[in-house]
Amino acid sequence: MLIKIRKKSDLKESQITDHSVYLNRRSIIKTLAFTAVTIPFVKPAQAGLFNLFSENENGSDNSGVIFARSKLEYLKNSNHQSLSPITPEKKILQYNNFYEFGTGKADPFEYAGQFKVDPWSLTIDGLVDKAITLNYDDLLKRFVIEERLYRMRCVEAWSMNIPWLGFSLASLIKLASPKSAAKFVRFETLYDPKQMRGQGSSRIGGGIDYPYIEGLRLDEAINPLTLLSVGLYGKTLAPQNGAPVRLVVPWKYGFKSIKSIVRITLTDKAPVNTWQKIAPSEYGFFANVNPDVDHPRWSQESERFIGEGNLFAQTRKQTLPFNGYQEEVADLYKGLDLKRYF
Ligand SMILES: Nc1nc2c(c(=O)[nH]1)N[C@H]1C(S)=C(S)[C@@H](COP(=O)(O)O)O[C@H]1N2
Ligand SMILES: [Mo]
Repeated sequence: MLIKIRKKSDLKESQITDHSVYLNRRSIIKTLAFTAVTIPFVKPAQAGLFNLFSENENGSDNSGVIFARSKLEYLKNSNHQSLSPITPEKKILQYNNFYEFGTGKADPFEYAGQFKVDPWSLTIDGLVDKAITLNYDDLLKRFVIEERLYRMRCVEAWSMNIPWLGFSLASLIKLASPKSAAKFVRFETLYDPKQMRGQGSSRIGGGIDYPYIEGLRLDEAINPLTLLSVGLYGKTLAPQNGAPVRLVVPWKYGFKSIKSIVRITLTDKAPVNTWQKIAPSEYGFFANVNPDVDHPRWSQESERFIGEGNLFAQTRKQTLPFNGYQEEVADLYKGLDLKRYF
């Protein structure tokens, strides 16, 4: 990791570290120094991350530790089968952002294994005629589960192609019968510091004021692309990916795709999402993937695609407007200045 020989065109990893660089200077410097020294040698999770990107795709490292997941019945959706290459399952399971379990990419895999997803309770409330509460079985059985191959683009300029399983958020919102005053949807992650080590420690959890909150405009929320995911690669979600249920909004930066949701509230006001609250000049409400609007600290023109092969061999590719979904979603933003409303 530290011996990469860079091409001039490559972005420096130090330019794109993680979302938490907003943190006060002192703790950033401490974190970086710690990371640089210990990645390959000391912490098992970081060794795991190192192995993950080593030459041997089939290596046995960590595979025994992967959280138990069960097979899901699902429909193949022919509209979404054309994406390739698909990111290997192991990387989707072991390279994550889920700050509730720590800010390191390997932390969620290491620390979320015991996370309890059953029983679970997801409530849809607010400006609706019929508030609904779904339990764990409802999430897996009440809706027709389909497979959606989607691009995933993190604001940190890395990307994956992921075979999600889930159902459209629209079908759930419809069940709740939104009132006409409802204009926005607010999402909330579980708050449980006993299970989520980062929620009890600002050092571990990146200084976020938990619970993690996200929001969409109602028209974005009921767009057919917007998915509530309950699985990937044919199985239920692992905790590190947001089990038992998480949002997937493929034309927006990954931070919009909030994990382990307990509450969905229809409102008349735009919710302030977690990253917008922390650094409003860096993370907006819309967060539509846009190669023409740079992050203040790095370019968004291209991305590091995480596919087969080791960390050093990963390819850069051009970032697409709306992450390649402009045909489906550009109309939602007609007349909106995308530079101003980033
Ligand atoms: N609750 C919660 N949801 C979250 C995050 C988080 O830290 N907490 N990270 C986000 C970010 S920055 C990204 S890129 C995606 C990563 O999803 P994945 O780890 O399943 O690939 O989850 C998003 N959802
Ligand atoms: Mo992200």
